[in-house]
Amino acid sequence: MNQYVARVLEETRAKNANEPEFLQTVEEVLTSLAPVFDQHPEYEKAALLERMVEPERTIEFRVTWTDDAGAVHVNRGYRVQYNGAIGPYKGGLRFHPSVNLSVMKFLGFEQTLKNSLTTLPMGGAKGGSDFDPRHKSDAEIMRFCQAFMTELQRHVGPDVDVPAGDMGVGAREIGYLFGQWRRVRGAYQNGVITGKGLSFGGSVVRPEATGFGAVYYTAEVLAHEGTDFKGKTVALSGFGNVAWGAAMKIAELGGKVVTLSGPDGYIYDADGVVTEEKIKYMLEMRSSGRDSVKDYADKFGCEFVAGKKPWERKVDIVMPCATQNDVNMDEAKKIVANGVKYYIEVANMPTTNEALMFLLEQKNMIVAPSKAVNAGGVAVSGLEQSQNSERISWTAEEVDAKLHQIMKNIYDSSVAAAEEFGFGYNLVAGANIAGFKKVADAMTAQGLI
Ligand code: 2IT
Repeated sequence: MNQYVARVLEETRAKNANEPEFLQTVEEVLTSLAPVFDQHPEYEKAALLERMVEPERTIEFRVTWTDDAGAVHVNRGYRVQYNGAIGPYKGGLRFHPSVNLSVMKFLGFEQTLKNSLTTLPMGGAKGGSDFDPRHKSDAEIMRFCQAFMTELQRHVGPDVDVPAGDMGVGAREIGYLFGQWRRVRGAYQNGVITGKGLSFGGSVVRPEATGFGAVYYTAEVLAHEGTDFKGKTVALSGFGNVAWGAAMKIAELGGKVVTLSGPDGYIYDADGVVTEEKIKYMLEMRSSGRDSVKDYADKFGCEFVAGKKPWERKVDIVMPCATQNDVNMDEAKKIVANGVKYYIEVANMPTTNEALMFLLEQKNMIVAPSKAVNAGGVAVSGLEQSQNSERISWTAEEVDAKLHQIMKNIYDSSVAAAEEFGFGYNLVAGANIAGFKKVADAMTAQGLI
């Protein structure tokens, strides 16, 4: 490996020893960047990599809220403004008990490269809270969102930092967050947040965008192999917004999603999650706040496997859509043993580094990285910002066509970057390099900040 890259990796490990998720993503990304630094010795003098791995700003704050019984609760809120070289910070908010600084930093770093890949002017950020939305009433969710935005509002704005949703933050939460922004700031600047409802500046196709985009990207991979989704079986994990959009588009293209998963286990539906009723039911499962995938098996009479992941099933395509580290070495071995040809990451960092290396070594497997595959979500957020600032609304056909084009560009630029730097057809290295180059150029041009 390039000596400069190796040194920064060592320093980053020492400096962030208690941030495992963050180190995991830095190690994965830097491995692909070594050949870029061989070609650009000037980056070392400018400490480009040291600056790249250090967030521009990390904000932590207290969130105090009251539940329906009158008990007072305190959570921790975060906003990591990772890199603003190519545009105002942009990235989702995650409400989940697993949220901590390490998780926020890994997501912010990934977001920086992902947003760059979209070609839209968006810097990278991430935020959220260790608040657990499970089994909370609507009123409790509203009060939490209001308390959260009361603090966050001083750090965000349409030209400063533009949050959106992530796990635990959907259309309902975005509505409450924007409502509180408007109340506190006394200004109607709806470009401050994306994923809004259609009645106050949201974009059509934003809810579907991450899932649709993932399927458009995968269709490019399949086309490269001379095939398509028709008749293919797909194992998905998760059952949230991303899995929902992916299942809908896969069904439309003639594929068949046969698994979904939750914290309680997974379902196997041999007939496929293909009917409108089944796909619609995924939305109900999510809004129930129960976080149980068994509900699907109970409703449609299919198999439910408690406490396990769907990766033990024989399918054509695997698409982890749940959360980080969903596939470890043991799971990866099952996927390989099942002869899966397409391993398409969808959730952010769904694969441990050890498992990812193992999968990349497989001759008969194509691996696609989440920062490229799931970029359609933030891309349509970028399109929402454009519509807000121009005070226009595009049609679903217009947004979908732009999304499709962006996903195709991401695929093409990843293939080209990997080829250029000697990685062959390696979509993981290609996405890291293509995303990195634009940010590096902008940082270089803007001097030492
Ligand atoms: O991980 C992601 O890209 C998101 N949660 C969406 C971010 C956004 O600004 O739409």
